[in-house]
Amino acid sequence: MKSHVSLFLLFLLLAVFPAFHADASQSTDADAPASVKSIACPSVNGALHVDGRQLTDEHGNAVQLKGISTHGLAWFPDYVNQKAFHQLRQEWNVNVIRLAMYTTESGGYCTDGEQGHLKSLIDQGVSYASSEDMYVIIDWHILSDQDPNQYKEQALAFFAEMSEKYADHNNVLYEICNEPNGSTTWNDVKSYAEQVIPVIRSNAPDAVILVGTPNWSQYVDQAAADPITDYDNLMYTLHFYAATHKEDLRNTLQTALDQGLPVFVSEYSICDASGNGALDIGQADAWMQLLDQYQVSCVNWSLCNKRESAAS
Ligand code: IDC
Repeated sequence: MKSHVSLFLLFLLLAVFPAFHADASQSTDADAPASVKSIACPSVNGALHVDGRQLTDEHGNAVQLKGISTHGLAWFPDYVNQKAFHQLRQEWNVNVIRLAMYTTESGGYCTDGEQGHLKSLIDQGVSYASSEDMYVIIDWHILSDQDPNQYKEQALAFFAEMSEKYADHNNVLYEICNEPNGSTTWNDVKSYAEQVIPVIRSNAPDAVILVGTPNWSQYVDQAAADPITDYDNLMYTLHFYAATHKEDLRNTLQTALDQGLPVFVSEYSICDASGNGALDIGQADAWMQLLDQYQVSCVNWSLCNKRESAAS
């Protein structure tokens, strides 16, 4: 095993996963070990809500989710299995799993992917996460398509189907566009979101919805300046790769939080933005301190055995 991989595992254990971040508001059982007490889970904390900038549970207590994202479901379907999810919950103290479904990369849902197969992987993922008492994010993983409006019709149909199917689940979050990029503006994303959100809302009136931001989900300042005001329980995503994104992006996050924006880090890694290169443990620590200070939820990229630094 390469030394950076061991370092990464150590970092995950010490800094990232929730076992070491006790919070009485998320307690499950007074006699439970601290590692169990600290984790918010659907059976105790119920459906999540957004109160100001904070993710909260059904009792109004602050909640911080920490977990891991699958790699592309089409590429690494083997990781969607009960045993893996059980281990993530029990040994890694993960309380959220993100199911990343690429829209246009090879095998993508809107290009040459097998839609039925992808949806059945999502169904299995939701079911395993539910039986392990975890929250689960359904991620419409746009990337090379850049602007979510490019496949808006497919997104509308997809989220109508998903939200209808999981309407009675209290643990499903919807991430409607992974990373808008290229020349996509906040206005483009906002207009897309304002069409997708009501479709989800018609089935799942209170589910938490995560909205991407321009420049690979980094411009949360633009969302803070012009947030979506017609709907509750929305959060805006910020993504970071610690060896690339440092103090500048942390300052952007800090400013957005100061302005009251609810931010969810639905993807991060501690290598560089290509998913490769050396790990930056110092920057990773600085990021985690900030996220913990504000109880910002975060999801690590990614659960796979691909030969790349981001692989967990
Ligand atoms: C990367 C994967 C890599 C895959 C590539 C496809 O790690 O194996 O070949 O996507 O283009 C993101 C994206 C995420 C990227 C990741 C690393 O959301 O899909 O995964 N990254 O580049 N944003 C910033 C970095």
